[in-house]
Amino acid sequence: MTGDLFELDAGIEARQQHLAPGAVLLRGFAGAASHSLSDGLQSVIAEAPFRHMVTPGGLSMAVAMTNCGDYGWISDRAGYRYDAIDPESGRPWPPMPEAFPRLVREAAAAAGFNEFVPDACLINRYGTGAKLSLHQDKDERDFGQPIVSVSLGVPATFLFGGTKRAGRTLRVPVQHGDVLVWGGPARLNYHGVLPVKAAHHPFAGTHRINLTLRRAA
Ligand code: MD6
Ligand code: FE
Repeated sequence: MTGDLFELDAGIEARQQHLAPGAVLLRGFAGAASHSLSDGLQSVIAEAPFRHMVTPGGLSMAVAMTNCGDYGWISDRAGYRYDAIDPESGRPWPPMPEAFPRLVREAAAAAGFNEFVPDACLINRYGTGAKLSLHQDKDERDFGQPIVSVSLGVPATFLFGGTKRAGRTLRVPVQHGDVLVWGGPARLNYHGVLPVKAAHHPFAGTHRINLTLRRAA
């Protein structure tokens, strides 16, 4: 009996990987919610389809994006920012499906950030070869709030660095259902995604889907 408990504890520990002070990888944390996340995703993209936004420099982004929640992250010739209105439809972004904030609130708490209430959910879709260059998330108002990133579909390598671009960068393999939480001293750490390799996963075919939930306002 005691042996079983110890094994269970060891299992939970092994699934929580500490990346840096304030940054935790929760392996498989979203696995059980996969179906409700998929249903929620379908309802969002029916209202606000994936699109390739343009960088301030005028280049089309490799990652296709959409949003749900009170605010959406957008990029165009004017810059990066959050907006309550989807520029494609002229209407507010679709509401966040209930499963999203429920899951990320639990994930944030498991990582030590209690009472996380996101108001913005960016949804990224990576095709084969798509990548995201190292960057910091600094378009949000309150850096006291963490960021919760849910990986779905085909695997990828997440890059997690420090507060300087030139610093050491961890290569973190992320799979369907893995949840990354970073906040506190890691809130402004550089991060990115290496080019996604050709693969197939029942969740979204050849795509990697990432949900990034934040408190924007
Ligand atoms: C990811 N995305 O897709 C992580 N940050 O796994 C981001 O870190 C991100 O896609 C800021 C703005 C857009 C993004
Ligand atoms: Fe980011």
